[in-house]
Amino acid sequence: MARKLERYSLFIGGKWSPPLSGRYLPSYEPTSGEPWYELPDADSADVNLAVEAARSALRDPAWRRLTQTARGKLVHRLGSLIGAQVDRLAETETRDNGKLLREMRAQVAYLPDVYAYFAGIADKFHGEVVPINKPDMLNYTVREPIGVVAIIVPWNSPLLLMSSVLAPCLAIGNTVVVKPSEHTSASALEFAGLVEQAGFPPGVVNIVTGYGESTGEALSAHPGVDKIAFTGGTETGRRVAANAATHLAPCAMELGGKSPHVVLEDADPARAANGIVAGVFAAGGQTCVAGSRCFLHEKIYDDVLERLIARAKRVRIGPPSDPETELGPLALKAQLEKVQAYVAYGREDGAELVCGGTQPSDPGLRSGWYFEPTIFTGVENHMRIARDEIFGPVVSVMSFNDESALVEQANDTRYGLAAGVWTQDIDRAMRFARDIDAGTIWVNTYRTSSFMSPVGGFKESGYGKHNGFEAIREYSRLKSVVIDYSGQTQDPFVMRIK
Ligand code: TXE
Repeated sequence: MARKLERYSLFIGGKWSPPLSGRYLPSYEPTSGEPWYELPDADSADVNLAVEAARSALRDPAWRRLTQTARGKLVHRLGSLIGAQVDRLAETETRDNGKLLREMRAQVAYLPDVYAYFAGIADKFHGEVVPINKPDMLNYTVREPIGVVAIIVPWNSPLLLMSSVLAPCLAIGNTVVVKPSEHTSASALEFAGLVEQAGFPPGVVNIVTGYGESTGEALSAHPGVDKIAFTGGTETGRRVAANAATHLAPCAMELGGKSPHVVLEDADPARAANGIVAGVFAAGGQTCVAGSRCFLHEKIYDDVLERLIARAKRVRIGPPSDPETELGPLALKAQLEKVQAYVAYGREDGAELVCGGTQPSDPGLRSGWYFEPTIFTGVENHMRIARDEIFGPVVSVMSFNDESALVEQANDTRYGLAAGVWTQDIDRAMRFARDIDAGTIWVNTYRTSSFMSPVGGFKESGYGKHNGFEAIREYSRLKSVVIDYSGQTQDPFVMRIK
């Protein structure tokens, strides 16, 4: 007999409601491939209601007239409520996306600090008085919320990526409609309960769920949306930006990557090999900053590669809830199939598979979407495994001997999200940081992140920034006010430039 799955509702205008269509869709557990709950399949009518709710909350004095300090306190309270639910929220995320429980727990436990940081900015963000060379005139600027922000979230780190936009948006008085991934909607819907508990006025935060091609499409094309924050794949980002362009809504785009991870010959080989593992096998490589193109100096190539292969072979693959596990399953069946396809492309294009390349043979893991840490050598930059984002535990290893040719090769990608270099030589580290076209450069570390440090890619990795003061600027608009207090009447036919 079919099991009856738990069903979630939409969160619109401070109320829980079923989708107008009455349709739901299942979310699957990556460890078993089985469905475990149903989420509402919101259509354009639901999206309309959510955007209208967010628009009317923008005008609601309960939100608009709230003092900056009071708004900050609300944001702070929301963070504290998350802090009291870390285990439950982390378990939900792990069950949905298969990432290690200890990683999801660390991410959720980090969120109270993220909300506290942006809460603190709420009453410290302001415009300025601008000198304009005109006596008896005053020009000042005002920082205003941008309006209704649509936040479209992927499945790899749902609450963390949602919060990096939501917290600054709320701190400065925007209202939002969140669309989590159809593969991982549970934690955002659980989070909505905390928004309610924190005491936000109805409609300030709305959550709609469903497929990208329908719900996401309706949201990104909605003329009532003032800005779109999109995190996801580059091709989807292009589509969202085109939709936004129909009503000229600006976007912040956090898209894919194919980040170069470089080891110079003077680096500590053990630390560098460990850094490569952190860069591409952690999170199953399902992170936009994955260091998936690895360049090893020929003098250190054999040493680092040997260490890398040895460590990759020792990676403990297993259920993500087991504290011993280092690599859980991939989040989606489609993602597993994509990784398998790229391993086949790597072979076809002439690269040498030196580690992994298959699902683990352990019969206990057969029903899940597991994949072994995979290393290709003999890779050339034109091969598909070196050009495309795979989003799995697959690294392409290349060797080099000349620093300026390396920079050219490292930059020879349509992406520009992140890059890493391992070296003891400060001059070379500084030159690398200067010359690489990427939004984040790591030296002797990889995948280090802070809510205070701005991140965001160049080239086809997107535009706009998350984190830090930059995020506040991203979700505000600047108004300039000019006042003439001279009491004089001016020549009406000459522009006031003097
Ligand atoms: O992401 P999508 P998918 C990359 C990674 C991965 C590939 C595809 O390479 O293999 O993208 O993954 C919503 N209008 N990244 O298909 O489609 C969708 O419902 C509006 C990198 O899962 O980008 C979800 O909420 N929205 C990445 C969100 O977009 C649409 C993280 C992301 O889904 C939409 C994830 C549409 N037409 C994948 N179509 C990163 N930067 O970290 C989909 N969506």
